[in-house]
Amino acid sequence: MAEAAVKTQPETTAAERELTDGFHLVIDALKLNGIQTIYGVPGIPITDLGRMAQAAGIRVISFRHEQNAGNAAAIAGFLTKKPGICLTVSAPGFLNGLTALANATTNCFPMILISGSSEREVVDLQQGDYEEMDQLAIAKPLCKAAFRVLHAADIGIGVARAIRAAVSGRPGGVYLDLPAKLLSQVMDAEAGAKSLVKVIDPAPAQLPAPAAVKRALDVLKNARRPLIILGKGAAYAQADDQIRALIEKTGVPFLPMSMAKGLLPDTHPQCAGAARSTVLKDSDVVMLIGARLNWLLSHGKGKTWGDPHSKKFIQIDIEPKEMDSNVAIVAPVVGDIGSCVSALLDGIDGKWPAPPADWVGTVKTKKEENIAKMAPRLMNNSVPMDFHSALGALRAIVKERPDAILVNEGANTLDLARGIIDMYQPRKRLDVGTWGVMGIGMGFAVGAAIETGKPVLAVEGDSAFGFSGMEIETVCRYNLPVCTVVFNNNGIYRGTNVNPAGGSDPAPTVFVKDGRYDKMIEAFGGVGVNVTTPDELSRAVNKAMDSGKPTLINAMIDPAAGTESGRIGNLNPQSVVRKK
Ligand code: ADP
Ligand code: TPW
Ligand code: MG
Repeated sequence: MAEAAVKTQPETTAAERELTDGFHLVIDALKLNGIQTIYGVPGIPITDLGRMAQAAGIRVISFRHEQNAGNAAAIAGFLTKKPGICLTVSAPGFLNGLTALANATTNCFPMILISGSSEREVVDLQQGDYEEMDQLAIAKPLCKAAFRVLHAADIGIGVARAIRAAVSGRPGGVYLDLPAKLLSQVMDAEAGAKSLVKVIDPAPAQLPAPAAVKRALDVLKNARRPLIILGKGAAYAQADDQIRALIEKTGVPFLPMSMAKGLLPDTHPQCAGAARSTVLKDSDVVMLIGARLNWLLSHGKGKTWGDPHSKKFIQIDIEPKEMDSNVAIVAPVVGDIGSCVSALLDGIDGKWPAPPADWVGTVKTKKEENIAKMAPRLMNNSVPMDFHSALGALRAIVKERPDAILVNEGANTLDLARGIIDMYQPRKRLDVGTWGVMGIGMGFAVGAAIETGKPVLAVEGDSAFGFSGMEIETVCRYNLPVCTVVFNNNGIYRGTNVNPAGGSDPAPTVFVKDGRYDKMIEAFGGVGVNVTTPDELSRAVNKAMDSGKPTLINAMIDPAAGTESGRIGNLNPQSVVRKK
């Protein structure tokens, strides 16, 4: 019977039919959807997937730890509006990548973590496979969506769903689980090719309701002390021209959140960055564009915000559930920022009253006062350097090199750099984001350099750098134009703490005194420089950025200069019944 069946097939098909397998289908599905780069760490069962992806023309960037590969993928998503792809091995590799996936989701960055995994039969019976773990179940609560593919014929659909889930609506992290056997599953090549899906319009425009637009304009128009806050959602949206037009047409002062700095230059006459406290406290109408009223904005209430009865919020966001999350939003505008801001501009149509002159004047005066107060600290040339004098030098460099990308993490190193270094172009400042997480540094630096081809300046606290420091080898291996400056103050917040018990162990916040991080990069053929003055720092950074060579500068900072938790010491609980 079987023989008869075979004989009825056309002669060539059984033996010569072209075949494909899971490996090829995953790669073909990614390529079909314009994915050009994979960030990851190789190993069972995805070693060949990385190799074959490279052979197929995808750029495969191999890291030393999955969290850094994941962070690179996440920032690729933020910079390009396409999902960044991170590829990991089962269980421990997957878990290492998961922190980055959760962080991407928290920050609304589109990313897909693709991980190899064990077979369902073994996992579900808990039979103890090599690196066994029920990864899908673990990923689910930590990301926006999670999918598993069991049949090669479903790979096209699985990849398509992952892409659409990552970039549509509020962007976020997606997990895609690929059990080992799927990768070597064989199927007919023609049927395989037909099973692939090119995602059409993966992040469709979401138009705001005309009534919501009108309501928002009415509230804004009647404001006496209006303010616009730009968040990283506004930077992500790439609606730079419309946002600028809205701000300039209305004349409203604007405040950029950290990663929205540069959307309009920090030196723009309407920028209220240097008058932050004043504008938050005294404004009467606040329009949020792609910014959440979370802890970074004191939840929209309390002392920071002044009198709650004279405060009205307008919020533009793609996520309807964001409205009223912390305080009432009198004018919610739900839609994508490009469409929303365009609709607002259409509604303004030329005739718009300038905000009251006394408000604009108050903001301007406050800003000038604060800038003048800061100026001498930025020019101080004494040794040891403090944060201000070192950052003063970097501020001048970024002004001359506005297209460089600034990566920034730490406590004092972060908070002070955010205030001191002006940004001039959109999406040039990448930092610790919504969680204030340490460890994004080298992953973001590699991702940004690969995706944009622009020079990267990573300004890192010495503790912050330690979380991803081994990737300095990755920077050297791919010869990336990344200049890392480690602000070495001998520890976390400051290097002067002592062990309260008086023992020989150092205090928990203190590191090796006067360590030489610059030596690390020399081990891999990069350029290491040790600097102690702002002038030396300037020279070293300029040289690094002119040459494009991987460079690590150890910048010695006064260990007594920092404050506990940088600018957020108020969030740090302290014991009131401390015995010593
Ligand atoms: P920040 O930390 O800079 O204040 P958040 O991360 O808190 O910014 O807020 C970003 C917001 O932007 C999120 O609520 C997200 O839903 C929203 N968002 C992201 N992309 C878009 C977009 N294209 N259109 C509208 N809203 C967006
Ligand atoms: C994943 C807690 C916040 S800031 C910081 C830590 C450990 C380091 C500050 O020291 P650094 O900066 O970088 O030397 P500076 O200039 O003040 O000396 N683990 C994670 N995330 C966070 N945020 C922490 C711990 C933390
Ligand atoms: Mg430090």
